[in-house]
Amino acid sequence: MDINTDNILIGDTIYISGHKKPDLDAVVSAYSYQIYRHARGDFNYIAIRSDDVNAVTKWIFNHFKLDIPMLIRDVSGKKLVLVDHTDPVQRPDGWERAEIIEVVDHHNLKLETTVPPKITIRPYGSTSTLVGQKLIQANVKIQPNVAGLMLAAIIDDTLALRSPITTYVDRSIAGQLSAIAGISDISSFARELFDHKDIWLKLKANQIINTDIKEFDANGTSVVITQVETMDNQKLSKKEPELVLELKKLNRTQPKDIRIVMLTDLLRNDCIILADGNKAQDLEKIFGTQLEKGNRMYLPGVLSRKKQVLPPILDYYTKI
Ligand SMILES: [Mn+2]
Repeated sequence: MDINTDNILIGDTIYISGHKKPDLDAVVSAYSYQIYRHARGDFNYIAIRSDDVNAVTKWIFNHFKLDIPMLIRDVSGKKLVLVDHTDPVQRPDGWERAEIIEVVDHHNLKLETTVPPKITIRPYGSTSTLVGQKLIQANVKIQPNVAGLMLAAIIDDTLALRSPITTYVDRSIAGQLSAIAGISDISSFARELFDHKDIWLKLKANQIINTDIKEFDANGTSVVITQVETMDNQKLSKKEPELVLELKKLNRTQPKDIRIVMLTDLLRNDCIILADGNKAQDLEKIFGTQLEKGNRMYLPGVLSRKKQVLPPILDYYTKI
């Protein structure tokens, strides 16, 4: 009998993928989880991305001379590790016909029908923090450029460690990664990173809305939230009418109960919310503030989609 020893050693290829419309953390946590797996001898794990990457992801991989994980748009028939998400609406295309064997994430678990054998979820500010912790605890040698890449993902997800989602572990892992990367000034590195994100004025409304968009199901109410992080959201005010028109247009072709664009100001610590949808008026009750002109709301102190905008919406529709 012929035995293929390669297969015994390597096993089936297992693809590690972040969510669709990937942000930096989704790509970097897949990339770094591959490093963790390979360090443990599991060479059959391969990081992928299921969608196009954003501008800051391109910039940072190029900055550290690293290769962006390969693009696989449809994961049908594959064995899969989900990183940085579990929610079915955010999974790569074809996940229904894939076998999800593991999840590594920092969001609320949303599995519904499938329960993978291995689940690692920690309430940290980023999945890259979780993977960084695994690498450091396992004494894996992290290359300086990889440490810089992971630090960038933590900074991006935690808005330079200032978002309310930031934990002690995020600060600790970010500190250790910055030492490995030789980045002594985290705030100036964060500033450089955010400068590369602040490209909104150059984009069309449709591109802005689609850059960091996530869909949620709030007890039967469909909610789509775009996060736009900027150093100056007042400067984006001239884009507001165009963005509202685009939300209305999207609701005509793909109706959702609430569509939101969050214009988050990283320096002022506030948020302008633009909203449309047949249940958009509910936002007044949810946030206790008027919607000016029916579609604009100002929320001081609000930075986080995950911790400050989504939970009150989910709460509201769970209670009624
Ligand atoms: Mn994340």
